[in-house]
Amino acid sequence: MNNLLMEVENEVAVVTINRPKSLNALNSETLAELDQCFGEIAERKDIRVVILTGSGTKAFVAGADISEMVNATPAEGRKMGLLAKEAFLKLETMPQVTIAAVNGYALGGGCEISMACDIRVASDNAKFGQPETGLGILPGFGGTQRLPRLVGKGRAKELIFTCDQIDAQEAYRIGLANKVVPQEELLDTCKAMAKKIMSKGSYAVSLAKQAINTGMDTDLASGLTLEANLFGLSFSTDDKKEGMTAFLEKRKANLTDF
Ligand code: CO8
Repeated sequence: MNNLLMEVENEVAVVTINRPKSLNALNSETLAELDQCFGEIAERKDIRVVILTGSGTKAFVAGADISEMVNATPAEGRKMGLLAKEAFLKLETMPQVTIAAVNGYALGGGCEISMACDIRVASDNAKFGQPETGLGILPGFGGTQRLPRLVGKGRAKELIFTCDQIDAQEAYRIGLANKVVPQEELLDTCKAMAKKIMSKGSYAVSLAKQAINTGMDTDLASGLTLEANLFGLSFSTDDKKEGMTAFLEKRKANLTDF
């Protein structure tokens, strides 16, 4: 891969978008690589948490690559949007837990890819925003859909219509960032969170992720039915037996299903 780095250690993959000269802007080649990378990770049983970050200390991802978009035709723009749609859906629906380590600017497509992750941890220098309408386009990598789901319709509209950049604390206040930490502690914080999540039943966590993601996109009754079905499925696992037996035997559970 020309634009991505990946390291796997202790069942945690750190995927780094690595185009520091353009503040990790997403061009078509990077989107295609992300699509491939996320598809491959989803099939791997030796990775249980993915941390997504950007190279350097200034930017997570400063958006889609404006130098590529400037002369793009409507058909090319649509193709890029659909490529991102596929890649980001793979990220959003993979069975692994995904954490965006937002280490600086997360603008446009950068904010959008972070929102396709399960959790966003921001460094104290992070800035979030959707500057697209200032460029004469609209968010095209999911911003009009995922931002209102995360922060509510009114706040999402304000951010998208004004192009305001918000800092990490404001992102935390409105629920866009789960946590804010000093930049030098960002990766360690994400790894500690990964470790805590991996100490729970990973298969159960992946079922809960599926229930939340699918349930948020459907009506309450259908979401509750899905939850009941997945709840039933979780009763078929070794982890359910081990988790409950360990509780009753007053010992630490050894949960291994994934
Ligand atoms: N695309 C391409 N290059 C970029 C981008 C970008 N999004 N962002 C920064 N760069 C480049 C700069 O051009 C510059 O390159 P060079 O050194 O060759 O001049 C280098 O990165 C460093 O950037 P700056 O000198 O501008 O650094 P500053 O510290 O002065 O500013 C900012 C940092 C504030 C992040 C500034 O670079 C900026 O505003 N960047 C653009 C942010 C932006 O508008 N992002 C949204 C892009 S649109 C988008 O994401 C749409 C998503 C949906 C697309 C759908 C397609 C179908």
